[in-house]
Amino acid sequence: MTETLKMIEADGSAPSFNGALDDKALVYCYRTMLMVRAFDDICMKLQRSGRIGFSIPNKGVEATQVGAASALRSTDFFFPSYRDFGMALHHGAEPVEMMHNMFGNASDSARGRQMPVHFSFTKPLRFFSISSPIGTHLPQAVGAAFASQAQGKDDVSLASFGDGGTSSTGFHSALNMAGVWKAPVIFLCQNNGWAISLPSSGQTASDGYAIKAKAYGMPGVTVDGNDLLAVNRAVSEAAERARAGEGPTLIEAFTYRMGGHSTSDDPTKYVPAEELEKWAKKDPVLRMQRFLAQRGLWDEALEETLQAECAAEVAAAAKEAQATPGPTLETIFSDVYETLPNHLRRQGEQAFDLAARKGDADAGGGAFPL
Ligand SMILES: Cc1ncc(C[n+]2csc(CCOP(=O)(O)OP(=O)(O)O)c2C)c(N)n1
Ligand SMILES: [Mg+2]
Repeated sequence: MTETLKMIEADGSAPSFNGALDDKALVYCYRTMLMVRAFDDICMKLQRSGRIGFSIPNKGVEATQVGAASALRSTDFFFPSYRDFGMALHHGAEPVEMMHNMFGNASDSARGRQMPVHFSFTKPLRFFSISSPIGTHLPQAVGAAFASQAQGKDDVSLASFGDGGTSSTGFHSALNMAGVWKAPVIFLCQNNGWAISLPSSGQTASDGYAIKAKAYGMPGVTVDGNDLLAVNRAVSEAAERARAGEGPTLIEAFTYRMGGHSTSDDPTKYVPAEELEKWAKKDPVLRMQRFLAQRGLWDEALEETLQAECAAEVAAAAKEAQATPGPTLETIFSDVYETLPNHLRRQGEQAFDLAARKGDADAGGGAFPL
């Protein structure tokens, strides 16, 4: 096992930074992290006021998400976890598209058939649908990587998942096949300390997660997941290996979930307060901010501008998504069959008839902003 890769020191200096990201790209990464925070903030308000059913907080893991995204091309394949808002935003997914999904409205690419947070942006991005069942997207990522390899293309596939995801069958079969095929895939394990209320100590008897790579014949590396530059470098190196035909890499990023598992969770019931305090001092956004300040790329005025821009953009997205009507009942049958089977047609007619006679359930009142 290699030493854990870290680049940004506590004072913001990064002596080993080699300019892999230029000044514009560095500030853009920082802006994406702030956009994720703005998104979290508004989604929490929308959920608490009953306007959306659910959301997933990203606070604490932004450097892992954005650091990884910034190391890959928009044409690479992304098989994300549900806590990866920053990956989509970084590659140009619009906040309003994400909000349409949060509301499950008629403009949602899944037409309201998915849970909130289950985005997919497959045109022009290759950001595949978030899967609710843990670990099912890992073999899919290997399949996409295998296809790109078979076609002689140099696209790589990123599978992002949590510490809990390593206990899934998908993890084992994906790593096994990727190792055998030398598929161009990067397995990014975001070890954020918890799988809902289960700490890592209850997840595995191994000495961490990266070590599991050895069993599948691939390198396992560890990286400070709150350090955007380090994650960028680890993922860049893994992508380089993959594009050169050298096969998969398992990266374990040490980070921390600074909020609840989801808006349905109360982490104060099980997360020790001291643990949260300790990690709050390692906040990835502040870490990046200090690095940018050291390079003369950040000041208070920039912070105010970026925060105001992000908050306004996400608020406008929420407003537009809330004002967009829900999918019509008939769309439950769209995009599924070319010719609807008779038994479904009959069920549909009964449902449409019932809705016509009794109407829809009432929507919640009120308008954004809250
Ligand atoms: C197959 C399966 N088992 C259980 C669940 C319930 N579940 C949802 S999220 C989660 C925890 C996953 O933790 P981790 O992989 O560490 O990701 P994190 O939420 O920490 O980002 C569990 C057990 C599920 N969605 N799918
Ligand atoms: Mg976790």
